[in-house]
Amino acid sequence: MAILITGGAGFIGSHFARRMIHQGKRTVVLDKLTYAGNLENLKDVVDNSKTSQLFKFYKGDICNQELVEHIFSEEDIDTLVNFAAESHVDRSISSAGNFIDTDMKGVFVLLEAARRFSIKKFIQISTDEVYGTTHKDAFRETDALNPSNPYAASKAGGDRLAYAYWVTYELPVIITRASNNYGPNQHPEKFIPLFITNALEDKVLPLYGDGRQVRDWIHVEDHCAAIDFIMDHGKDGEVYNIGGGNERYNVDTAHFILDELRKSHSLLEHVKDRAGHDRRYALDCSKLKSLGWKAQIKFENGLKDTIQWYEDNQSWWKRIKNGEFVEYYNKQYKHRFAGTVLP
Ligand code: NAD
Ligand code: TDX
Repeated sequence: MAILITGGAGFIGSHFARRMIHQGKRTVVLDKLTYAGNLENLKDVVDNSKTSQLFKFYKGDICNQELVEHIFSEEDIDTLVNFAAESHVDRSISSAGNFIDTDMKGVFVLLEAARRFSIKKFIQISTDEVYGTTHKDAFRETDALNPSNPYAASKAGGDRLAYAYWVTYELPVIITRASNNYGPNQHPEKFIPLFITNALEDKVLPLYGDGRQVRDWIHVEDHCAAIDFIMDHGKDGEVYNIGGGNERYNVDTAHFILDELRKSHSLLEHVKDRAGHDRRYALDCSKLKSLGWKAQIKFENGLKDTIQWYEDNQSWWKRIKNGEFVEYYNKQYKHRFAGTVLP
């Protein structure tokens, strides 16, 4: 039997695929290799003759029903973990079409195939963003969903569709909602890698609005360990929050990065805010903790290691930043720098 990891060439999916392979599991990755997908993330696995035997890669779209069914029939899949998604909020604000396709229609195609081939476990990787901004208490799994940007709304659609397949067809679905991930191999469009790499290049760090938004950071390895744990201990039809317990103001995280790299704080610039910017994300993870899981990596330690990784792997991110990213960055940030600069 094999595990199918969709989106396994992306940031979190590649860490999870490596983890499965190192446990000796036959691992099949289906990934469209969008701008965010990168097989270099799995180079160590592919280049090693021992691990490469356990690994098979299909380049393709989760919306392609024929391909998805072909993989199910050829590869003897018993478990599917769906990481495939358009994942960047700012891109969804500029253009939401791909998000609806992949994060909603793609989930539908996977669920239908999983039902047809009667698989044993379907893990839908959702996100804390489906709850919307946290006003007071950290969100529990039973709280209402209130997504406030097109990315979050499309993820909420995939999340609830997966749940509906459990209720309606008893497809063994589990849904996970994690907080903000950080760690090696994260695409430099995201906050932490963007700020580390801009600082390394002595470029401005564009902090949205007043920078007093709060994110709860979880190291990608802690997140993958939690998903692995849930595959063994989670109950079908349930939702599990996965938080790092590291709520930080963005401005503090930015200062920490500059201090670690011994760069001037004058690189930090307050720029025009993100439309509909969620002020705070916070998760109550007592449900998962009661089963015996907790995050292991302290944010400041994990962030120091992550900064080191970006210092040591400049060719990895420079290749990305010199490609499609140039046009994206100019388009995305030009109007921000023209906006109000806060004190
Ligand atoms: P990512 O953008 O780094 O990776 C997404 C991967 O999916 C890429 O390899 C991309 O090529 C692939 N993909 C996109 N569209 C596809 C399609 N139609 N068919 C097949 N493959 C496709 O994203 P990530 O940060 O690794 O996030 C992975 C998952 O975790 C996503 O579902 C995201 O919503 C969720 N999540 C992310 C975070 C975070 O902080 N990064 C937090 C919570 C949940
Ligand atoms: O240039 C920036 N400046 C800035 O101040 C960028 C890119 C971000 N930010 C802020 C916005 C957020 O408050 O930093 C915070 C983090 O931003 P992102 O890295 O874009 O993450 P976020 O919008 O919080 O969403 C992330 O967490 C939930 C992931 O991208 C999602 O895929 C996940 O579901």
